[in-house]
Amino acid sequence: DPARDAFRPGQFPDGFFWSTATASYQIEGGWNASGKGESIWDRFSHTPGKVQRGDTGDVACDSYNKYQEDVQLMKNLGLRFYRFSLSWTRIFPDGTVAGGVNQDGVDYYNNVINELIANGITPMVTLYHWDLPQALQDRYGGWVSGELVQHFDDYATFAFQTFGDRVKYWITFNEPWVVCTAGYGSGGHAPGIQDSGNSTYLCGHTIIKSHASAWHSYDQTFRSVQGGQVSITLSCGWTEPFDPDLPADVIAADRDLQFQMGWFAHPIYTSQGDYPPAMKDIILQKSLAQGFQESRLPQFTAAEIASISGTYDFFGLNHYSSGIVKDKVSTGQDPNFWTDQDLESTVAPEWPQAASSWLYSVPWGIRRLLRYIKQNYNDPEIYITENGWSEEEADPPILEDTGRLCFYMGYINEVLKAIDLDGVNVRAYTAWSLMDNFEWAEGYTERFGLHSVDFTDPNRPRTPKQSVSFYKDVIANNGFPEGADVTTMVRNMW
Ligand code: GBH
Repeated sequence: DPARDAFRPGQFPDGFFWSTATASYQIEGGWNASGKGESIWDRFSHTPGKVQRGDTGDVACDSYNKYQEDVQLMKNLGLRFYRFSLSWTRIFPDGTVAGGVNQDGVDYYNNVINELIANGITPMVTLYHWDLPQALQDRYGGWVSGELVQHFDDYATFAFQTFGDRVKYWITFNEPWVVCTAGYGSGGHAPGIQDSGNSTYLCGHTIIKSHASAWHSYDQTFRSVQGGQVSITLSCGWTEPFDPDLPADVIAADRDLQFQMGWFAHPIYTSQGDYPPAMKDIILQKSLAQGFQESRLPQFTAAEIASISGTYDFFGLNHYSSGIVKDKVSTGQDPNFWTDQDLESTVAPEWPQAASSWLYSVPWGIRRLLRYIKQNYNDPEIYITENGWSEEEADPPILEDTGRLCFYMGYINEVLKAIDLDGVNVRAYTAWSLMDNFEWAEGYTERFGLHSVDFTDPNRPRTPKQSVSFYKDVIANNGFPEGADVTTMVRNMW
Protein backbone atom coordinates (compact mmCIF):
# COMPACT_ATOMS: atom_id res chain seq x y z
CA ASP A 1 0.00 0.00 0.00
CA PRO A 2 1.82 3.13 -1.23
CA ALA A 3 -0.07 5.44 1.15
CA ARG A 4 1.10 3.34 4.09
CA ASP A 5 4.68 3.29 2.80
CA ALA A 6 4.68 7.06 2.46
CA PHE A 7 3.50 7.50 6.05
CA ARG A 8 6.01 8.51 8.70
CA PRO A 9 5.46 9.44 12.35
CA GLY A 10 4.80 13.12 12.86
CA GLN A 11 2.74 13.49 9.72
CA PHE A 12 -0.96 14.28 9.37
CA PRO A 13 -3.33 12.29 7.14
CA ASP A 14 -3.20 13.03 3.42
CA GLY A 15 -5.40 15.94 2.44
CA PHE A 16 -5.42 17.46 5.93
CA PHE A 17 -6.61 21.08 5.79
CA TRP A 18 -4.21 23.72 7.14
CA SER A 19 -5.81 27.11 7.55
CA THR A 20 -5.82 30.50 9.28
CA ALA A 21 -8.86 32.52 10.29
CA THR A 22 -10.07 36.10 10.61
CA ALA A 23 -13.45 37.83 11.00
CA SER A 24 -15.01 40.77 9.16
CA TYR A 25 -15.24 43.31 11.98
CA GLN A 26 -11.80 42.43 13.27
CA ILE A 27 -9.93 43.05 9.99
CA GLU A 28 -11.94 44.85 7.32
CA GLY A 29 -12.34 48.45 8.38
CA GLY A 30 -14.41 50.37 5.82
CA TRP A 31 -17.09 50.49 8.50
CA ASN A 32 -19.30 52.88 6.51
CA ALA A 33 -17.77 52.45 3.04
CA SER A 34 -20.02 52.46 -0.03
CA GLY A 35 -23.40 51.70 1.44
CA LYS A 36 -22.44 49.46 4.35
CA GLY A 37 -24.98 49.60 7.21
CA GLU A 38 -24.14 50.00 10.89
CA SER A 39 -23.55 46.83 12.91
CA ILE A 40 -23.82 46.39 16.67
CA TRP A 41 -20.01 46.40 16.87
CA ASP A 42 -19.83 49.75 15.05
CA ARG A 43 -22.30 51.15 17.58
CA PHE A 44 -20.62 49.51 20.56
CA SER A 45 -17.05 50.57 19.73
CA HIS A 46 -18.27 54.14 19.03
CA THR A 47 -19.81 54.25 22.51
CA PRO A 48 -17.29 55.66 25.02
CA GLY A 49 -16.15 53.24 27.73
CA LYS A 50 -16.99 50.00 25.93
CA VAL A 51 -13.66 49.10 24.30
CA GLN A 52 -10.21 49.58 25.83
CA ARG A 53 -8.71 52.99 25.01
CA GLY A 54 -11.69 53.71 22.75
CA ASP A 55 -10.22 51.54 19.97
CA THR A 56 -12.60 50.82 17.07
CA GLY A 57 -12.74 48.64 13.97
CA ASP A 58 -13.28 51.69 11.73
CA VAL A 59 -10.07 50.93 9.83
CA ALA A 60 -8.75 47.80 11.60
CA CYS A 61 -6.31 46.01 9.23
CA ASP A 62 -7.92 47.80 6.28
CA SER A 63 -8.55 44.46 4.60
CA TYR A 64 -11.44 46.14 2.82
CA ASN A 65 -8.69 47.63 0.65
CA LYS A 66 -5.81 45.26 1.27
CA TYR A 67 -7.33 41.82 0.70
CA GLN A 68 -5.00 41.08 -2.20
CA GLU A 69 -2.01 41.59 0.07
CA ASP A 70 -3.63 39.32 2.68
CA VAL A 71 -3.96 36.56 0.10
CA GLN A 72 -0.24 36.89 -0.66
CA LEU A 73 0.53 36.37 3.05
CA MET A 74 -1.49 33.15 2.90
CA LYS A 75 0.23 32.09 -0.27
CA ASN A 76 3.62 32.60 1.34
CA LEU A 77 2.52 30.37 4.22
CA GLY A 78 1.58 27.67 1.73
CA LEU A 79 -2.02 27.71 2.96
CA ARG A 80 -4.68 25.92 0.99
CA PHE A 81 -7.57 27.13 3.21
CA TYR A 82 -8.71 30.42 4.67
CA ARG A 83 -11.60 31.03 7.05
CA PHE A 84 -13.12 34.53 7.05
CA SER A 85 -16.55 36.01 7.74
CA LEU A 86 -19.05 38.12 5.86
CA SER A 87 -20.28 41.39 7.27
CA TRP A 88 -24.08 41.08 7.13
CA THR A 89 -24.55 44.88 6.87
CA ARG A 90 -22.10 45.18 3.99
CA ILE A 91 -24.57 43.02 2.03
CA PHE A 92 -27.92 44.01 3.62
CA PRO A 93 -27.43 47.41 5.29
CA ASP A 94 -30.53 47.13 7.52
CA GLY A 95 -30.25 43.36 7.83
CA THR A 96 -33.29 42.57 5.70
CA VAL A 97 -33.76 41.52 2.10
CA ALA A 98 -36.72 43.91 1.91
CA GLY A 99 -34.38 46.78 2.81
CA GLY A 100 -32.34 46.05 -0.31
CA VAL A 101 -28.98 44.57 -1.20
CA ASN A 102 -25.82 46.67 -1.33
CA GLN A 103 -24.13 45.65 -4.56
CA ASP A 104 -20.78 47.09 -3.50
CA GLY A 105 -20.68 44.68 -0.56
CA VAL A 106 -21.49 41.74 -2.83
CA ASP A 107 -18.73 42.87 -5.21
CA TYR A 108 -16.24 43.07 -2.36
CA TYR A 109 -16.83 39.47 -1.28
CA ASN A 110 -16.84 38.26 -4.88
CA ASN A 111 -13.42 39.87 -5.25
CA VAL A 112 -12.08 38.27 -2.06
CA ILE A 113 -13.40 34.83 -3.01
CA ASN A 114 -12.09 35.06 -6.57
CA GLU A 115 -8.68 36.25 -5.40
CA LEU A 116 -8.42 33.29 -3.00
CA ILE A 117 -9.40 30.77 -5.64
CA ALA A 118 -7.03 32.28 -8.21
CA ASN A 119 -4.26 31.66 -5.67
CA GLY A 120 -5.25 28.07 -4.96
CA ILE A 121 -6.83 28.82 -1.57
CA THR A 122 -10.19 27.29 -0.63
CA PRO A 123 -12.52 29.73 1.16
CA MET A 124 -14.37 28.72 4.30
CA VAL A 125 -17.02 31.35 5.07
CA THR A 126 -18.58 32.23 8.43
CA LEU A 127 -21.94 33.97 8.05
CA TYR A 128 -22.12 35.41 11.55
CA HIS A 129 -19.01 36.38 13.47
CA TRP A 130 -20.75 38.77 15.87
CA ASP A 131 -21.56 41.86 13.75
CA LEU A 132 -25.37 41.88 13.81
CA PRO A 133 -27.11 44.65 11.86
CA GLN A 134 -27.86 47.44 14.34
CA ALA A 135 -31.29 47.81 12.70
CA LEU A 136 -32.23 44.26 13.79
CA GLN A 137 -31.03 45.03 17.31
CA ASP A 138 -33.15 48.19 17.42
CA ARG A 139 -36.23 46.66 15.83
CA TYR A 140 -36.40 43.32 17.66
CA GLY A 141 -33.90 43.46 20.52
CA GLY A 142 -31.47 41.27 18.57
CA TRP A 143 -30.96 37.55 19.21
CA VAL A 144 -33.41 37.36 22.11
CA SER A 145 -36.16 37.58 19.49
CA GLY A 146 -37.37 34.64 17.40
CA GLU A 147 -38.02 37.15 14.59
CA LEU A 148 -34.35 36.89 13.70
CA VAL A 149 -34.64 33.29 12.54
CA GLN A 150 -36.24 34.22 9.22
CA HIS A 151 -33.97 37.23 8.67
CA PHE A 152 -30.88 35.12 9.23
CA ASP A 153 -32.20 32.42 6.93
CA ASP A 154 -32.89 35.02 4.21
CA TYR A 155 -29.35 36.38 4.53
CA ALA A 156 -27.82 32.88 4.55
CA THR A 157 -29.88 31.85 1.53
CA PHE A 158 -28.71 34.92 -0.37
CA ALA A 159 -25.09 34.08 0.48
CA PHE A 160 -25.48 30.44 -0.66
CA GLN A 161 -27.16 31.61 -3.85
CA THR A 162 -24.60 34.31 -4.61
CA PHE A 163 -21.30 32.77 -3.52
CA GLY A 164 -22.08 29.04 -3.26
CA ASP A 165 -20.86 28.24 -6.77
CA ARG A 166 -17.35 28.87 -5.35
CA VAL A 167 -17.75 28.54 -1.56
CA LYS A 168 -18.15 24.91 -0.42
CA TYR A 169 -17.55 25.29 3.34
CA TRP A 170 -20.00 27.35 5.38
CA ILE A 171 -20.21 28.11 9.08
CA THR A 172 -23.50 29.63 10.19
CA PHE A 173 -22.42 31.02 13.59
CA ASN A 174 -19.11 31.57 15.30
CA GLU A 175 -19.24 30.73 19.01
CA PRO A 176 -22.86 31.30 20.05
CA TRP A 177 -21.70 30.82 23.67
CA VAL A 178 -19.71 34.07 23.47
CA VAL A 179 -22.48 35.93 21.60
CA CYS A 180 -25.02 35.06 24.27
CA THR A 181 -22.95 35.25 27.47
CA ALA A 182 -20.99 38.41 26.56
CA GLY A 183 -23.49 40.18 24.25
CA TYR A 184 -26.68 39.46 26.24
CA GLY A 185 -25.28 38.40 29.63
CA SER A 186 -22.31 40.33 31.01
CA GLY A 187 -22.71 43.10 28.43
CA GLY A 188 -18.95 43.09 27.76
CA HIS A 189 -19.56 42.61 24.04
CA ALA A 190 -22.02 44.27 21.66
CA PRO A 191 -24.91 44.93 21.99
CA GLY A 192 -23.97 45.27 25.68
CA ILE A 193 -27.15 43.81 27.21
CA GLN A 194 -26.76 42.80 30.88
CA ASP A 195 -29.29 40.09 31.57
CA SER A 196 -27.39 36.92 32.28
CA GLY A 197 -30.19 34.78 33.71
CA ASN A 198 -32.73 35.21 30.90
CA SER A 199 -31.57 36.93 27.71
CA THR A 200 -28.51 34.70 27.53
CA TYR A 201 -30.71 31.63 27.15
CA LEU A 202 -33.20 33.34 24.80
CA CYS A 203 -30.27 34.31 22.59
CA GLY A 204 -29.03 30.71 22.49
CA HIS A 205 -32.52 29.51 21.59
CA THR A 206 -32.83 31.85 18.59
CA ILE A 207 -29.33 31.09 17.35
CA ILE A 208 -29.88 27.32 17.43
CA LYS A 209 -33.12 27.71 15.47
CA SER A 210 -31.50 30.12 13.03
CA HIS A 211 -28.63 27.73 12.43
CA ALA A 212 -30.99 24.81 11.79
CA SER A 213 -33.17 26.86 9.49
CA ALA A 214 -30.19 27.93 7.34
CA TRP A 215 -28.84 24.37 7.29
CA HIS A 216 -32.19 23.12 5.97
CA SER A 217 -32.30 25.86 3.33
CA TYR A 218 -28.92 24.72 2.08
CA ASP A 219 -29.85 21.08 2.29
CA GLN A 220 -33.10 21.50 0.37
CA THR A 221 -32.13 24.04 -2.23
CA PHE A 222 -28.39 24.15 -2.76
CA ARG A 223 -26.69 20.94 -1.67
CA SER A 224 -27.55 18.87 -4.73
CA VAL A 225 -26.28 21.57 -7.10
CA GLN A 226 -23.39 23.05 -5.12
CA GLY A 227 -22.19 20.02 -3.15
CA GLY A 228 -20.92 21.99 -0.16
CA GLN A 229 -21.07 21.60 3.62
CA VAL A 230 -22.73 23.71 6.32
CA SER A 231 -22.16 23.59 10.08
CA ILE A 232 -21.64 25.71 13.17
CA THR A 233 -18.49 26.57 15.15
CA LEU A 234 -18.61 26.10 18.94
CA SER A 235 -16.00 27.29 21.41
CA CYS A 236 -14.98 25.07 24.26
CA GLY A 237 -12.14 24.95 26.71
CA TRP A 238 -11.25 21.59 28.28
CA THR A 239 -12.21 21.13 31.94
CA GLU A 240 -10.61 18.85 34.54
CA PRO A 241 -12.17 18.07 37.94
CA PHE A 242 -10.33 19.65 40.88
CA ASP A 243 -10.42 16.33 42.77
CA PRO A 244 -10.71 13.43 40.31
CA ASP A 245 -11.62 11.10 43.20
CA LEU A 246 -14.57 13.24 44.24
CA PRO A 247 -17.69 12.29 42.21
CA ALA A 248 -19.22 15.74 42.72
CA ASP A 249 -16.18 17.37 41.08
CA VAL A 250 -16.17 14.89 38.22
CA ILE A 251 -19.84 15.64 37.56
CA ALA A 252 -19.16 19.37 37.90
CA ALA A 253 -16.41 19.18 35.25
CA ASP A 254 -18.83 17.54 32.85
CA ARG A 255 -21.50 20.13 33.71
CA ASP A 256 -19.03 22.84 32.75
CA LEU A 257 -18.61 21.22 29.30
CA GLN A 258 -22.40 20.96 28.99
CA PHE A 259 -22.84 24.68 29.66
CA GLN A 260 -20.04 25.62 27.26
CA MET A 261 -20.58 23.19 24.41
CA GLY A 262 -23.47 20.80 25.12
CA TRP A 263 -25.87 23.79 25.21
CA PHE A 264 -25.47 23.94 21.40
CA ALA A 265 -23.92 20.57 20.57
CA HIS A 266 -26.56 18.40 22.24
CA PRO A 267 -29.49 19.80 20.22
CA ILE A 268 -27.53 19.65 16.95
CA TYR A 269 -25.12 16.69 17.20
CA THR A 270 -26.96 14.03 19.21
CA SER A 271 -29.76 11.88 17.84
CA GLN A 272 -32.02 12.50 20.85
CA GLY A 273 -31.54 16.25 20.39
CA ASP A 274 -32.73 19.02 22.78
CA TYR A 275 -30.67 20.74 25.49
CA PRO A 276 -28.42 18.54 27.63
CA PRO A 277 -30.35 16.88 30.49
CA ALA A 278 -27.85 18.22 33.04
CA MET A 279 -28.52 21.78 31.90
CA LYS A 280 -32.31 21.38 31.77
CA ASP A 281 -32.44 19.87 35.27
CA ILE A 282 -30.29 22.41 37.04
CA ILE A 283 -31.80 25.52 35.42
CA LEU A 284 -35.33 24.30 36.13
CA GLN A 285 -34.48 23.61 39.75
CA LYS A 286 -32.83 27.04 40.19
CA SER A 287 -35.65 28.85 38.40
CA LEU A 288 -38.34 27.31 40.64
CA ALA A 289 -36.29 28.05 43.77
CA GLN A 290 -36.09 31.67 42.59
CA GLY A 291 -39.87 31.90 42.28
CA PHE A 292 -40.25 31.53 38.51
CA GLN A 293 -43.23 29.50 37.24
CA GLU A 294 -41.08 27.64 34.71
CA SER A 295 -37.48 27.20 33.68
CA ARG A 296 -35.57 30.24 32.43
CA LEU A 297 -34.17 27.90 29.76
CA PRO A 298 -36.70 28.07 26.91
CA GLN A 299 -38.25 24.85 25.60
CA PHE A 300 -38.16 23.46 22.10
CA THR A 301 -41.28 21.77 20.74
CA ALA A 302 -40.98 18.11 19.77
CA ALA A 303 -41.05 19.14 16.11
CA GLU A 304 -38.23 21.64 16.69
CA ILE A 305 -36.12 19.05 18.50
CA ALA A 306 -36.49 16.68 15.58
CA SER A 307 -35.73 19.27 12.93
CA ILE A 308 -32.65 20.66 14.76
CA SER A 309 -31.06 17.27 15.44
CA GLY A 310 -28.64 16.33 12.67
CA THR A 311 -28.26 19.78 11.11
CA TYR A 312 -24.51 19.48 10.57
CA ASP A 313 -21.95 18.26 8.08
CA PHE A 314 -18.92 18.56 10.37
CA PHE A 315 -18.10 19.76 13.92
CA GLY A 316 -16.50 23.24 13.92
CA LEU A 317 -14.40 23.69 17.05
CA ASN A 318 -12.63 26.74 18.44
CA HIS A 319 -10.37 25.71 21.27
CA TYR A 320 -7.82 27.73 23.21
CA SER A 321 -7.47 26.98 26.90
CA SER A 322 -8.32 24.68 29.83
CA GLY A 323 -9.66 25.03 33.35
CA ILE A 324 -10.14 23.09 36.57
CA VAL A 325 -13.49 23.07 38.38
CA LYS A 326 -14.91 22.24 41.78
CA ASP A 327 -18.51 21.55 42.57
CA LYS A 328 -19.86 24.57 44.45
CA VAL A 329 -23.55 24.91 45.18
CA SER A 330 -24.94 28.41 44.80
CA THR A 331 -28.16 29.50 46.44
CA GLY A 332 -28.14 32.97 44.83
CA GLN A 333 -31.59 34.46 44.23
CA ASP A 334 -30.51 36.45 41.16
CA PRO A 335 -31.11 34.60 37.92
CA ASN A 336 -27.63 34.19 36.49
CA PHE A 337 -25.98 31.97 33.88
CA TRP A 338 -22.87 31.58 36.06
CA THR A 339 -24.50 30.65 39.37
CA ASP A 340 -26.81 28.31 37.45
CA GLN A 341 -23.79 26.06 36.94
CA ASP A 342 -22.86 25.43 40.59
CA LEU A 343 -19.13 25.51 40.00
CA GLU A 344 -15.95 27.30 40.87
CA SER A 345 -13.14 27.51 38.29
CA THR A 346 -9.42 27.76 38.69
CA VAL A 347 -6.22 26.98 36.76
CA ALA A 348 -2.97 25.18 37.58
CA PRO A 349 -0.10 27.46 38.67
CA GLU A 350 2.32 25.88 36.18
CA TRP A 351 0.25 26.67 33.07
CA PRO A 352 1.94 29.40 30.99
CA GLN A 353 -0.36 32.42 30.55
CA ALA A 354 -0.85 34.53 27.42
CA ALA A 355 -1.56 38.27 27.31
CA SER A 356 -5.28 37.45 27.42
CA SER A 357 -6.48 36.94 30.99
CA TRP A 358 -8.39 33.75 30.08
CA LEU A 359 -5.72 32.05 27.97
CA TYR A 360 -3.30 29.38 29.27
CA SER A 361 -1.22 26.91 27.30
CA VAL A 362 -2.42 23.38 28.12
CA PRO A 363 -1.63 21.32 25.00
CA TRP A 364 -3.01 18.01 26.34
CA GLY A 365 -6.40 19.69 26.89
CA ILE A 366 -7.10 19.73 23.16
CA ARG A 367 -6.51 15.96 22.90
CA ARG A 368 -8.92 15.22 25.74
CA LEU A 369 -11.55 17.56 24.31
CA LEU A 370 -11.29 16.03 20.84
CA ARG A 371 -11.77 12.56 22.31
CA TYR A 372 -14.77 13.81 24.32
CA ILE A 373 -16.38 15.18 21.14
CA LYS A 374 -15.79 11.90 19.33
CA GLN A 375 -17.41 9.95 22.16
CA ASN A 376 -20.36 12.24 22.87
CA TYR A 377 -21.36 13.63 19.48
CA ASN A 378 -21.46 10.71 17.06
CA ASP A 379 -17.79 10.69 16.01
CA PRO A 380 -18.14 13.66 13.65
CA GLU A 381 -15.54 15.00 11.24
CA ILE A 382 -13.98 17.74 13.33
CA TYR A 383 -12.67 20.95 11.78
CA ILE A 384 -10.61 22.91 14.27
CA THR A 385 -11.66 26.37 13.13
CA GLU A 386 -9.57 28.39 15.65
CA ASN A 387 -6.65 27.86 18.00
CA GLY A 388 -4.14 30.52 19.01
CA TRP A 389 -2.08 32.57 21.43
CA SER A 390 -1.79 36.28 22.32
CA GLU A 391 1.08 38.50 23.33
CA GLU A 392 0.74 42.08 24.49
CA GLU A 393 0.95 45.09 22.22
CA ALA A 394 4.51 46.45 22.43
CA ASP A 395 6.69 49.11 20.85
CA PRO A 396 8.58 47.78 18.96
CA PRO A 397 6.15 44.91 18.32
CA ILE A 398 7.10 41.40 19.47
CA LEU A 399 8.27 39.56 16.36
CA GLU A 400 10.17 36.81 18.18
CA ASP A 401 6.95 35.25 19.37
CA THR A 402 8.38 32.19 21.10
CA GLY A 403 5.26 31.74 23.22
CA ARG A 404 3.06 31.42 20.13
CA LEU A 405 5.50 29.10 18.41
CA CYS A 406 5.58 26.80 21.46
CA PHE A 407 1.83 26.95 21.81
CA TYR A 408 1.27 25.89 18.21
CA MET A 409 3.92 23.18 18.37
CA GLY A 410 2.45 21.67 21.52
CA TYR A 411 -1.18 21.86 20.41
CA ILE A 412 -0.54 20.56 16.89
CA ASN A 413 1.38 17.64 18.40
CA GLU A 414 -1.59 16.79 20.63
CA VAL A 415 -4.00 17.02 17.68
CA LEU A 416 -1.81 14.47 15.94
CA LYS A 417 -2.01 12.17 18.96
CA ALA A 418 -5.81 12.51 18.94
CA ILE A 419 -5.81 11.37 15.31
CA ASP A 420 -3.18 8.61 15.51
CA LEU A 421 -3.71 7.23 18.99
CA ASP A 422 -7.37 7.98 19.76
CA GLY A 423 -8.80 7.64 16.25
CA VAL A 424 -10.47 11.06 16.32
CA ASN A 425 -11.58 12.19 12.89
CA VAL A 426 -9.91 15.62 12.76
CA ARG A 427 -9.85 17.02 9.22
CA ALA A 428 -8.69 20.62 9.64
CA TYR A 429 -6.52 22.82 11.82
CA THR A 430 -6.87 26.60 11.77
CA ALA A 431 -4.55 29.11 13.40
CA TRP A 432 -6.15 32.22 14.86
CA SER A 433 -5.10 34.52 13.39
CA LEU A 434 -3.50 35.37 10.05
CA MET A 435 -2.59 38.78 11.48
CA ASP A 436 -3.02 41.00 14.53
CA ASN A 437 -6.50 42.49 14.55
CA PHE A 438 -9.26 44.14 16.58
CA GLU A 439 -9.54 41.92 19.65
CA TRP A 440 -13.12 42.96 20.58
CA ALA A 441 -13.39 44.67 23.98
CA GLU A 442 -9.57 44.55 24.29
CA GLY A 443 -9.13 46.63 21.14
CA TYR A 444 -5.57 46.36 19.78
CA THR A 445 -3.94 45.70 23.16
CA GLU A 446 -3.76 41.91 22.63
CA ARG A 447 -2.10 40.45 19.56
CA PHE A 448 -3.09 37.06 18.13
CA GLY A 449 -1.46 37.33 14.68
CA LEU A 450 1.08 35.20 12.88
CA HIS A 451 1.80 38.56 11.24
CA SER A 452 2.23 41.78 13.13
CA VAL A 453 0.21 44.79 11.93
CA ASP A 454 1.27 48.39 12.59
CA PHE A 455 -1.99 50.14 13.49
CA THR A 456 -0.25 53.54 13.82
CA ASP A 457 0.70 53.52 10.12
CA PRO A 458 -2.09 54.48 7.70
CA ASN A 459 -0.85 51.75 5.35
CA ARG A 460 -1.26 49.09 8.04
CA PRO A 461 1.92 47.22 7.02
CA ARG A 462 2.03 43.49 7.87
CA THR A 463 5.28 41.89 9.11
CA PRO A 464 5.77 38.15 9.65
CA LYS A 465 6.52 37.02 13.20
CA GLN A 466 8.83 34.08 13.88
CA SER A 467 5.87 31.70 14.11
CA VAL A 468 5.23 32.23 10.38
CA SER A 469 8.30 30.22 9.45
CA PHE A 470 7.34 27.53 11.97
CA TYR A 471 3.78 27.20 10.65
CA LYS A 472 5.02 27.33 7.08
CA ASP A 473 7.27 24.32 7.81
CA VAL A 474 4.42 22.39 9.39
CA ILE A 475 2.22 23.04 6.36
CA ALA A 476 5.00 22.11 3.91
CA ASN A 477 5.69 18.84 5.78
CA ASN A 478 2.01 18.12 6.46
CA GLY A 479 3.18 17.84 10.05
CA PHE A 480 6.53 17.94 11.77
CA PRO A 481 9.85 17.70 9.93
CA GLU A 482 11.37 14.23 9.87
CA GLY A 483 13.00 13.26 13.16
CA ALA A 484 11.54 16.18 15.14
CA ASP A 485 11.20 15.38 18.85
CA VAL A 486 8.38 17.75 19.58
CA THR A 487 7.92 16.87 23.22
CA THR A 488 11.52 17.75 24.00
CA MET A 489 11.41 20.85 21.81
CA VAL A 490 8.36 22.19 23.59
CA ARG A 491 9.79 21.42 27.02
CA ASN A 492 13.03 23.23 26.20
CA MET A 493 11.34 26.29 24.74
CA TRP A 494 9.02 27.21 27.61
C1 GBH B 1 -12.37 33.65 19.60
O1 GBH B 1 -13.12 33.54 20.75
C2 GBH B 1 -13.07 34.50 18.61
O2 GBH B 1 -13.81 33.72 17.70
C3 GBH B 1 -12.17 35.44 17.89
O3 GBH B 1 -12.93 36.40 17.21
C4 GBH B 1 -11.20 36.07 18.86
O4 GBH B 1 -10.45 37.09 18.30
C5 GBH B 1 -10.32 34.98 19.37
O5 GBH B 1 -11.06 33.94 19.92
C6 GBH B 1 -9.33 35.43 20.43
O6 GBH B 1 -9.98 35.85 21.58
O7 GBH B 1 -14.22 35.01 30.44
O8 GBH B 1 -12.66 33.41 31.34
O9 GBH B 1 -14.89 32.72 30.84
C7 GBH B 1 -12.39 33.31 21.89
C8 GBH B 1 -12.90 32.27 22.75
C9 GBH B 1 -13.96 31.80 24.72
C10 GBH B 1 -12.40 33.64 24.68
C11 GBH B 1 -14.47 32.29 26.01
C12 GBH B 1 -12.91 34.14 25.97
C13 GBH B 1 -14.12 33.61 27.90
C14 GBH B 1 -13.25 33.14 28.98
N1 GBH B 1 -13.34 32.82 23.98
N2 GBH B 1 -13.54 33.11 26.70
S1 GBH B 1 -13.82 33.62 30.51
